[in-house]
Amino acid sequence: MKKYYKSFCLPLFFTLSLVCLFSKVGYTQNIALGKTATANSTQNGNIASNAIDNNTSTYWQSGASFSANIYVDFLASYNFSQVSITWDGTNNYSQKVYIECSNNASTWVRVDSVMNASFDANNVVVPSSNVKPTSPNVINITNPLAKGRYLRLICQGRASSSHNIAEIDVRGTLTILPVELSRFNAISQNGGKVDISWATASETNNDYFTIDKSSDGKDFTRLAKIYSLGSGGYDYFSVDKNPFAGNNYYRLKQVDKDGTEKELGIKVVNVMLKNSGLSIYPNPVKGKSFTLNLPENSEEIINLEVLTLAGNRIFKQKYKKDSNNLKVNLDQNINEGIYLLRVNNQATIKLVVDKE
Ligand SMILES: [Ca+2]
Repeated sequence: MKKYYKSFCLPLFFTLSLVCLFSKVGYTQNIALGKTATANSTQNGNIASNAIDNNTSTYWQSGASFSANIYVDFLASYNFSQVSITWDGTNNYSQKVYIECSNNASTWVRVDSVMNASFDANNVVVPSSNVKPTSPNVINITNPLAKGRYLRLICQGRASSSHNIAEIDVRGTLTILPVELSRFNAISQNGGKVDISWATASETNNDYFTIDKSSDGKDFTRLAKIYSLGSGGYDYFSVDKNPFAGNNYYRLKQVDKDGTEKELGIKVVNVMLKNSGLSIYPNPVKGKSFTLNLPENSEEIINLEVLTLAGNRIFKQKYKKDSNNLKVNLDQNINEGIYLLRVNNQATIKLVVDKE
């Protein structure tokens, strides 16, 4: 009895372990199961979801049309590697099938196709005679553009009858990037401010974006935090009202809902500020006092402001100019760090406050 137990249970245990192991690997599963299917037409109550219900006796039946389409919403962005189509009926298969991908179910990219009685790059054939393929048409997709939240089949070649698909089996893996950017720009506008804009093609589990700025590309300070607008296809905008004279580095990051962050890119903008005759001595400032060298033609009344890199004012003082060298004493409660010194609401220069 004991011997029987061992010889029966051990192989069973290993088989079950193997099943569990493979079920965890994305590409061994049909990722269409449990998702939503939408078709541009149906007939006789044979709805689109019948094509992804893991049951070959139910099927999606399109209206009689040369061209019909069905798409699956995978709810997240995937890299697609294979599509298998099981047809229903003896002759209700399509003679041409195009495979397309999309991030928004509006703009589609064609990534593969199978043609009537011809072999595609994967040696898959759709028969031309009235014989249903005896096994699923397996289409291996190698096109790197085969990714997105949606996958669509455009079925053609049945002018006076329906397209009947019993099952669509899709293999693929989640795209690693939680955010796909379609654009990221930082542009200096007249007068010194820098417009920062980006757009997403898709977002998965994204919580918010951050923009950090730096004058050297090494030490960054937070400029803005902007929450995700949804699952993708959005335009985002931020502005740096107080860029440094010279190079400004803007780093865009994305933070997942679970706190994982990913850098999406850095843009460098060179800004030519007005009234560039300003300078500070010493810079970095040791302690809280420094001398501001003013240009010859500066105004008689000097309004001085110290701003954080995010643009919040932490110090304001008005001075009457008696020479081109203005002695400035900052508040004692200003911490060490990098700030912006704005003069008469126009020119801005970098102010580094260091230990005494
Ligand atoms: Ca089915």
